[in-house]
Amino acid sequence: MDLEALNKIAVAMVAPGKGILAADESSGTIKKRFDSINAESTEDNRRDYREMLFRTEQAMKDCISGVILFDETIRQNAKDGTPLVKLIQDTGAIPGIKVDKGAHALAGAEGEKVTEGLDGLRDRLKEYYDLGARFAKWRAVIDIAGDEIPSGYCISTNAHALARYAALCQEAGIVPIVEPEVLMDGDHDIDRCYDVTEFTLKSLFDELYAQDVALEGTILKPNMVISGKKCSKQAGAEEIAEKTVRCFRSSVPAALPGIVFLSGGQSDEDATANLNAMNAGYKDRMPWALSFSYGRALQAAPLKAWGGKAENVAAAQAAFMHRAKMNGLAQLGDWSAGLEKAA
Ligand code: 5MM
Repeated sequence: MDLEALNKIAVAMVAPGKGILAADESSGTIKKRFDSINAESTEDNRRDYREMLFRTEQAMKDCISGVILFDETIRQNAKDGTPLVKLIQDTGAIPGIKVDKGAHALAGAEGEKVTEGLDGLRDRLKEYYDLGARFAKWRAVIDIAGDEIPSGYCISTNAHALARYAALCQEAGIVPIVEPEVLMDGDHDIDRCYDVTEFTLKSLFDELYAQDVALEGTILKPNMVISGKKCSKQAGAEEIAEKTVRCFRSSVPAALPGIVFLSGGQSDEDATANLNAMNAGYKDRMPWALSFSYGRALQAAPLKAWGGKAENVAAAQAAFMHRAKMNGLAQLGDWSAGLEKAA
């Protein structure tokens, strides 16, 4: 393993003022997104939509350090025949690839899931490296429901799989993004989210250590510590920032170059405001860079503006530019609500 090379990629993924565009929606998820704008999810439409994002030059150059792609997209060419991977590289961003095969029912644990995709992964990683990927992503899904879910069994099997995936990535010269997502769908309060997130992160870093994964060449993609969507008491940005930073300081080793949050269903502006509150209030107390790897919180606005119509490309690119810029500012702790309104 060339740890120096892996570390260089990981550090570039969390460069100041930049973050990651998660454009790795699997076929089912992108169909749902397209359904919401009444657009058909054909191979050409998916290509056109993603090409439009990657050709938003200023957003890509100034605010996006890397793009997570789906298997179909890493093999696709733009309308003019240029590989989409090259479009991304030409902006200075790093192409990445989702390699997990989704979350499936966990045997003997009703309502819980384990992520699959380890079979044949060594060979797939070799191919993805040749196609240009320099980082990868694997997402584990941890639900919170009542007192019994998540079980220790669910967390440990997912942590074990994440570490196996990460070790294989590093062997292939690819930086692993490890994504243990504690879902924000329930009615739990922020303190329950804190406890589950802390337990999950500690279990994950134990497994990464046990399986010899070099943290200097790894990026973490977690949820923020946040109230469940259906909780009657919703924590604000200051409380989310304080509890998220406290939880991560107690669970995430300093050797890790960076943490890139998922947005998890937060509104666009909340995802930006919460990231900003952490960077504005706690930068000097954090050993790692704190950034974004948003899917919905970067794409909801451009997707809506596009609406599946070629005549809306400029408006959609403006919407993407705006969200990328707001999140780039939040990475620096320089965002304010006034900047949203001024746009
Ligand atoms: C873009 O969505 C990603 C792919 O999801 P599926 O495998 O379910 O299709 C997803 O992994 C994403 O990278 C993360 O959940 C972060 O996205 P959000 O929308 O939560 O920021």
